[in-house]
Amino acid sequence: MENIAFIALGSNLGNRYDTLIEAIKMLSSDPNIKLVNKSSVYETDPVGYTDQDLFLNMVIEVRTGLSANELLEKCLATELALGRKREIKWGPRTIDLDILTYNQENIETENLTIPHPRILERAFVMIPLIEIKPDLLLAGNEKPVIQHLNELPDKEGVRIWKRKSGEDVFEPIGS
Ligand code: PH2
Ligand code: MG
Ligand code: MG
Repeated sequence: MENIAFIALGSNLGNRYDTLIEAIKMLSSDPNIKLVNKSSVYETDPVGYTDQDLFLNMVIEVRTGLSANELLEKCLATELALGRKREIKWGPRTIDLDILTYNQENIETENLTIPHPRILERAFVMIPLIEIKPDLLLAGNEKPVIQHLNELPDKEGVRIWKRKSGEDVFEPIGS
């Protein structure tokens, strides 16, 4: 379990929160995936294709013995098990699981580009990522993610929905 990956989760169809939690449970039920950290849950305005419902987004950190490609397979299988259908590009989805980073590696295969190519433009990814790992360095980038916060467009489109801790306690997952 020597590899560290950050995964972005998003949902805007059906019971969004239950689906996020179910996805995290399914991923961490794999003996080769251990949940290390999770962000708060954010409600976010849709980006790209805007004529769709608000999303819930969050980011998790996992430790894994899987290769990046095996982790991708696991994410795709989890999306399918939770009823994901691929229709409109960037359109409504019950669950989207995107691998953001895998160690400090640059990976470019037919199915997978890591770091995820749109991380730095997407406040719905960057804000939860910065919440849990402000000093994360993306491969090929000299500044930690926190130092990209000011450049982010649409920050007001990302609002906290369920705090990780505090008054509105996030239930422990897989513990
Ligand atoms: N995912 C997309 C396209 N647009 N917008 C928000 N707010 N959240 C998402 O997760 C999202 C999106 C494609 O994956
Ligand atoms: Mg996505
Ligand atoms: Mg995806």
